[in-house]
Amino acid sequence: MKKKLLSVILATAVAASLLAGCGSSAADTAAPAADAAAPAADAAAPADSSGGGKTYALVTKSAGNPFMERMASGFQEVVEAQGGTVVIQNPEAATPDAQISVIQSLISQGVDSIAVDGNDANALTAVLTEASGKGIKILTLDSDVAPDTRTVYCNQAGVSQIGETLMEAVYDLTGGEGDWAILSATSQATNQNAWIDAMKKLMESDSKYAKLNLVEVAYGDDEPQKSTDQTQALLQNYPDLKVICAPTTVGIAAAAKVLQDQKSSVKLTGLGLPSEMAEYIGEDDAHSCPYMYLWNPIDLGRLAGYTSIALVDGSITGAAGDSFKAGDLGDYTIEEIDGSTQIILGPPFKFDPSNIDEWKTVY
Ligand code: RAM
Repeated sequence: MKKKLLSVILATAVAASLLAGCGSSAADTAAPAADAAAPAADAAAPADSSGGGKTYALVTKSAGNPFMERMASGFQEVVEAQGGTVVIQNPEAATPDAQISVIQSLISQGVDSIAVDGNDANALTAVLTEASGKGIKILTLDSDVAPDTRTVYCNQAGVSQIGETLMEAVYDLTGGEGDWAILSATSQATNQNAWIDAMKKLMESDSKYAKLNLVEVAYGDDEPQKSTDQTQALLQNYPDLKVICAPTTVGIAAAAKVLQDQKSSVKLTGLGLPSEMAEYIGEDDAHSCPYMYLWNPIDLGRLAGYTSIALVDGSITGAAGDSFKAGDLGDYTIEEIDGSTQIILGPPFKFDPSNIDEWKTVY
């Protein structure tokens, strides 16, 4: 089975499960497939020269984050397969200041495009406006910046869809009532803040969640040690805590280890990399995370690679209605969502004991 077909099957299965309300039956999980462990490189479009002679930059949130490394590998694979030169910059910390200095150096190098995984919604405005003024195409992926400072946002999944999926998981794992907490990334992260806002809005607007008590949003800054410390503080400060939801792959991995090592009864869900979370996924008391979600970070990087090339060669401008072919990922049309231009990769996948072993070697 080809990777693209597998993706379509997974997307369809998970979309159906989301519509069905995110139950935990086997039918709503990503279907295991014999070739699930095949490297993503087999999905690359045949080499051509559409990206030739140009330089495409990617600025991640920070160094040392395995999610960012997988995203960067997808970006690199696509751009190099099409003859482009890739520059990947991993700032030392997940801060806007660290991104500003690497973007300034990319402007000096005269790159043709910069794909940014924003560490802040507004703090990059001046440097990105300067880059655009020099003719550099700016796009975002994973975490957005102010919409008028970039052409288009490659979003992993719809914000409200992620919010609903995580809220439903919290509801399920708490039994519908009691204390729960969020362990997030940085307090300025545009993507996590959007998902958390979506969850809070659901709790306010749907009486189904009236008995749930969000005690704290803690920030581990996408650093393993700080995320570990924040998890321990949550356990100490809230003795009645039932569930932690960590919408960050770094946070969920740190929290999973703390909870499992301490044999805590607090359950965990959120967004995690199967490769980092496999040992913590299980429904019994010996495991801290019954199930979690994510999308394919390699494909998100690939989508940003194709989008960068289309912006630089002029086949799209980033306007709503523009469409282009993103290799084996398929055809994409830029949409206006929540007042800004976006491309959505697809729905989140659910990972649980039935499929985690199939996926832990993929990403
Ligand atoms: C972390 C980062 C990233 C986010 C994932 C889910 O790796 O914060 O931005 O998309 O988690």
